[in-house]
Amino acid sequence: MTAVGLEFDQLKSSADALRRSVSNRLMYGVGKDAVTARPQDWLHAAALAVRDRLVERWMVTTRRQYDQDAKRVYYLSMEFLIGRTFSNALLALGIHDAMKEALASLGVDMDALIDLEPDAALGNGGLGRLAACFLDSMATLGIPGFGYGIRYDYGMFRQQIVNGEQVEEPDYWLRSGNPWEFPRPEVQYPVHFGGRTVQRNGTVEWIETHTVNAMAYDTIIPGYATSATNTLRLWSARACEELDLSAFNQGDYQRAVEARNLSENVSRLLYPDDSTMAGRELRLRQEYFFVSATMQDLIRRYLRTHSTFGRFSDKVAVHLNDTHPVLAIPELIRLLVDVHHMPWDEAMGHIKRVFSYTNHTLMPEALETWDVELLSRLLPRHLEIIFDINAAFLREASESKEKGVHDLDFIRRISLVDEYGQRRVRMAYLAIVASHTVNGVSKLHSQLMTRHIFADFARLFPERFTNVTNGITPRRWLAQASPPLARLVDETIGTQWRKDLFELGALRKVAGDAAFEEAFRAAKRENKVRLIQRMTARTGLAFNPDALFDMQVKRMHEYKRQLLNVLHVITRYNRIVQAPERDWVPRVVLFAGKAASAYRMAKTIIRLINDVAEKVNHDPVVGDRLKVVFVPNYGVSVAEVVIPAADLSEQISTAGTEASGTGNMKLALNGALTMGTLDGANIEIGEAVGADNIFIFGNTADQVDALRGAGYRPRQIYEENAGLRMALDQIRRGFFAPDDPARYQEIFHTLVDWGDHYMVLADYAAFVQAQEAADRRFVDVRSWTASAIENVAGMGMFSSDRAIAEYAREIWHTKPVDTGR
Ligand code: 26V
Repeated sequence: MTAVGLEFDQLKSSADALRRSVSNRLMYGVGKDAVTARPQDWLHAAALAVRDRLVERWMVTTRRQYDQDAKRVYYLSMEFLIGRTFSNALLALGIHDAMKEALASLGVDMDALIDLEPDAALGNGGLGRLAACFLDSMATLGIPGFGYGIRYDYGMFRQQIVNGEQVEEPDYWLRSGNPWEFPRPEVQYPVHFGGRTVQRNGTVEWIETHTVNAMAYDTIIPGYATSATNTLRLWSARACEELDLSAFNQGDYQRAVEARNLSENVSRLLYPDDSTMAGRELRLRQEYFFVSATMQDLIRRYLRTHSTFGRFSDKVAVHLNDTHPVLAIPELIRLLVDVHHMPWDEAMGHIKRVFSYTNHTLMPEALETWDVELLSRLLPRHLEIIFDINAAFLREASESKEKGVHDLDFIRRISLVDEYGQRRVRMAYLAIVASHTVNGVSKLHSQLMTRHIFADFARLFPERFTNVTNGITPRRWLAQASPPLARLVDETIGTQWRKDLFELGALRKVAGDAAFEEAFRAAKRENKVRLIQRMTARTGLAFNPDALFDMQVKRMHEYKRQLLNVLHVITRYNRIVQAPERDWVPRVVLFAGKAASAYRMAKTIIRLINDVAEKVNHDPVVGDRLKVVFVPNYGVSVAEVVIPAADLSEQISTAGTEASGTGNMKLALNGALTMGTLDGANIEIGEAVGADNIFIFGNTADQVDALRGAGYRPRQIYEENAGLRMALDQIRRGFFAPDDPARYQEIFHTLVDWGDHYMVLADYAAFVQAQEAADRRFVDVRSWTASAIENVAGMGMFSSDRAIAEYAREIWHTKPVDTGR
């Protein structure tokens, strides 16, 4: 249809044009005038004015992708940790200053508005934030990519600290509306659950199901300084009209409404636990809900421009962000075979050319498996398909000529169905069998993946396994988060680093330049002062901006070893009390992170940190020498304030447990030196910045294995190290919890008597030593600054642009689309 009368304004970016847009949006979009508008309303109006400027680009990009029949990437993720959008969009469009001026002319302070925007916290941690960084990079590089996920009504809970303990509060982030999304009520797909299957004329039908509709909400993902944009499409559950109407007779009114609520529960909340696979039925429903809608959507989009499935796998790449979306595999087979009547073998052929899978964890307790019984009840057709895939796969393996492959034990090990005890489907195995490529997220992790958890598969399909080291977007994590440092870098090497992070290498040419070092320290100090203002407002405590800011900010997990950090803090405290006159290097040790609400030990560790902080911060002997803070409610927006203020970045997981880490990259990019084990991407960070500019300590992954094999004896370490013994005894005896001395006994026993699974005690001495080395280094101000600059300069390869370019080239086989601008 050609719209004869369709005319719209070409929106300009001057402050004056923006002022008019905001005014118009306030009046006609929000329905307020300058007299009645609250700050929220101004934010909404400003957001709409910005969004309007993205829409035009969005239309152009979509049209071009369509015209060029581009291969599209579907990035499937249960989590997208986007954070705030307003400043990010201003940066992408290059209208930050103009908008600030426009709002000022309306009597509105833009910086105050920015803080009113709620985070889109639709994720737990690293995996969700990675998905958000990847969307930013796909758009910036012009890769035609869609993010697909769930529009949770409730995102990650808000964390409050009450009397030292974590208290969770629901995060109803949509309370004031979401100006960034476009609801698409016309884009709805039915998603079925339950029922049974029957054979009719050679095809399988899935009947007597309960049905929920998935409705699309689109968010524009702008590329930075390009006209290219992409789309994040999130699904929200809508009760099915048909079903409700049938129950909608007189007396059943209430029941009909209740049933409605029940179906719509599917997209109600994000599961805030990334530590264990809990096996909740609602979670399985969520996983199937969003992949089913997504597969239906991508088939519809493909068939809009193709009359047969002949070119399907040339035009579609589906990426599985961990195993949570793995049901997309049997769902696509079901749609192709049962609905579109494609022969099984042909469908399998497409599948293996379309899917790729990233693994994000080696921890056995986080690897997804689903009970066969639950699957048969909820998704009977999918279970059949999984069994068929498994049968074909095991048949092939057992016919293999390779030695040892066909013996029964091997076959049992690689089966997609775990037959020991309750039968369960191993989702990661299904992903591997049906994908053309499987990658880990750092060199070490990819290696360990093929050596341990997927060793049998690496033997069967060695060509399938590869590595793509993670990355982060420099737009959010430097340009936006640290204006002072970004400005300094711009003045020194120009602005191109935002698009090509390897440009930061040019900072090496000013290495040793005293004036530059001075300016670099000033930028860091400005960020510290900004953070201190907020911390002081909350705690009433004073902090010294010239202290060493030492940070561990990430989810609370035993494997990340916040406890090791606490043991160092306690040791330092004890030493200060014993010899306050020594020339202590003042330190602020900052922790932040959420614990899964059911993860008792992680919550106890939060409480211990707060109890230690209470003791240390109020001991008059200690003063400035040591301060301990737990910053509540860690998330994207808190990270943007905290990370730029760091001098030292704690990346101290037990070697072999952290798949990559991405906080490590954000901190190094902001000029923090890493205190790290040889784990995840720390190893590559060390290679990039040089051994002199990082503090590496502790057992390596191989040494951890060897130690476990030889029989690890933590109690012996406890008994032999006096400093450690003192700290642990204080924990055990309630030195930090005088009102409830038994509070931390479990921590003590976990470490000393119950095996210390994460080998905290094994690395304690080396850690304390490395911290002393950091102190010595920090007082040599010039040498520390030089190392910090070297860290920034070395971060080129940790841009998510580099990571996405690798995915596009090596895995998805997609190219940027020419958007003409
Ligand atoms: C796991 C689970 C387990 C089943 C139930 C719900 C749920 C939700 C999320 C997860 C994710 C755990 C995996 C994860 O976040 N891995 C992190 O991925 C980062 C990006 O690759 C990486 O940098 C971190 O090292 C890794 O821990």
